[in-house]
Order: sequence, then C-alpha cells, then structure tokens
Amino acid sequence: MSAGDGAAAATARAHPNIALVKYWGKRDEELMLPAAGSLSLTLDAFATTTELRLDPDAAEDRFELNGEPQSGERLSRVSRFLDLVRERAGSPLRAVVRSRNEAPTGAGLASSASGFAALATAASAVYGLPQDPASLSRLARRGSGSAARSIVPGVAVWHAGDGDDSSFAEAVDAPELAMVIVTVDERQKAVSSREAMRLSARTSPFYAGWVTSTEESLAEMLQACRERDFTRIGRITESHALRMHAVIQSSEPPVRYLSPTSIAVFDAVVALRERGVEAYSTADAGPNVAVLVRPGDAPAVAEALAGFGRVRAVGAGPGAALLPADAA
Ligand code: 2P0
Repeated sequence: MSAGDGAAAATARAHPNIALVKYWGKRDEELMLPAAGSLSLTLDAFATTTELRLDPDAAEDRFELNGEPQSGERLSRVSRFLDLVRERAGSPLRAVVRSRNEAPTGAGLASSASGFAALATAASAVYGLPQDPASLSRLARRGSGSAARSIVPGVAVWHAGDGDDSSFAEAVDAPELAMVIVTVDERQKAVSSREAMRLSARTSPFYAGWVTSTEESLAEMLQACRERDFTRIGRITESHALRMHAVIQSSEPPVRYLSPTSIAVFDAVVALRERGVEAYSTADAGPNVAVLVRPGDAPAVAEALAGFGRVRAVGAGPGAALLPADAA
C-alpha cells in the first residue's frame, strides 16, 4: 500500500525556540490548544535532525534517539503522533524514526520543540500530508505545543486560535535578536513541563490572572516588535518569565525550576544593565537561563556570564526544513 504521494523516507531538521512570551497551560489537551498565545525566537543552534523511513513489514513504530532505541513514554508519544498522521493520510504503514539532538534532552532547551517540528516535517513528506508552513505548524503542535513555533524561522507568534485550524505559528517582523544561553545544569528536569502545566492550571490561585496577562503581554510584545523597540521587547521578556515561574511556584505541590545559580544569573543581568549593557533574562521549565541581547552585545555578555556555567551565544535560526535525500 502506498502512503499518499509521499516518499519512502525523508530527513528533516529543526531548531529549538525560546519563548519571549511564554506558553504555560492548555485549554484543550486533546487538540493541544494553548490557554493563550505566545511568541518566540527560533535559534540557530541545538538542532534536531530526524529521519523517518516507512517499514511496510513492521507491526509497530520504532524510535531511536541519539543512537539509543527508545521505549515507554518517549516511544508512545512518537507513535501516537504518527497515528494522527496515518489517520489523516489513510495509511496503515509503521515507521522507523531516527532522531539526533544537538542539545541535551530534557534540560530545558526545548528538545521536544525541535523534535516534533522535525518529525512533523519528515512525516508530512513521507505520508503525503500538506507541507505549507501553517499546516506543518498545526501538526507539530499536536506533538508538543512549542513545536508549532519551531516550524517558523526567527521570531514567531503562535496564535491561541479558536480551534485546530487557527492555532498555528507564523513569522513576525522584529529587530535582530540574539541570546546567550547559560547552561547551569544539564540534568533531566524532575517534573515535565506537561505535568507542571497541568498542575499550575489546576491548583495555582494565580492561573486565571496569568492567562489574561499573557494575552496582554503578547499584544504589547507584538507592538514592540513592529516598532523594533529592543528595550521594550527585553523588559516584557524578563517580567513575563518571572511571572511564569511565579505561577509555577504557586502550584500545589509547588514546583521550582530555577536554582540559586539561575537567580544569580538573573541578578548578574540586572547588574549588566546598570552598567549600560542591555540584556534581559528568561528561563523555561528548567534552571538554564537564556539572555536576550542585541547581536553586537552577545560576545561581551557571554564573557560576563561565563562564570555561571557553559555559555553559548546564539542567533535567529531557520524554520524546519527537509534535507536533501543524500544528507541523511
Ligand atoms: C514555552 N515551555 O513557551 C514554554 C515556557 C516551557 C516554558 O512550551 O505539553 O514541551 O508538549 O505542549 O511545548 C514547554 O512545553 O509542552 C514549553 P507540551 P512543551 O516555550
């Protein structure tokens, strides 16, 4: 049986993104619709490269990550995603998925975003689904919400939308942005974002205010991007990240992702601003800190923060893309 008008195999590459206006909470778990819109920068580092190959004889999907065969929840998440693809394509065929991450998995560097963006891109090519960016973004969203944004190059807004059709990411005009990633801890986080989001939505007394204020921050951020106002983009970024961590910490039981070193980085960034270097901190569901800077300031900021962990200056990266067949 053939899979639509696809090929037997395809390889795609996608990069993680760091949100400046964060996604934290879903209003529909099945369709993966977010409680509010968000906005991010796709990076030019830490890519995931994924090859998907149909296996007409297999009864189950297989998934290999960084050379290791996966089982349990990691495999079933990929397989459930492929079930959705197969349902849309009208294909029963199972697949072998081989993925390589250039960032440590689970360390808060959004490997699920680059992972599902690459998988959605490769799977759409192989199973013959639509390959325009909006369709890829909608599909990637079903694997991991933030993956919707990694389809898009540079700065992306993910619309909360009214339903499946309208909840996808698209590019936003913005000034040139860069980040200094300060990796303070590479260990796997204790509570997954998915779990912690559910907990925040169910138990934080601040959750409703978080959702309302995120829509306001997003509107302000979009205006700041249009006006190419780096200072305003940075201020919103830092205060929105602190609000997200406040909501997470206010859950019951509380979850705390920031470590004393993360807080020390936030403080060092405030000190940099007092010395006239414009830098702004953000952090995802882990202790690592991403510092938003103008590209020209990245080397000096990286040098200033090198004492806190491994530092890496990154810029705006490309959207998800298929690689030529011989690049796999
Ligand atoms: C974000 N994060 O906007 C936020 C900020 C982490 C902190 O999106 O359940 O892996 O797969 O949709 O996308 C991480 O959560 O969660 C995330 P699911 P996801 O980048």
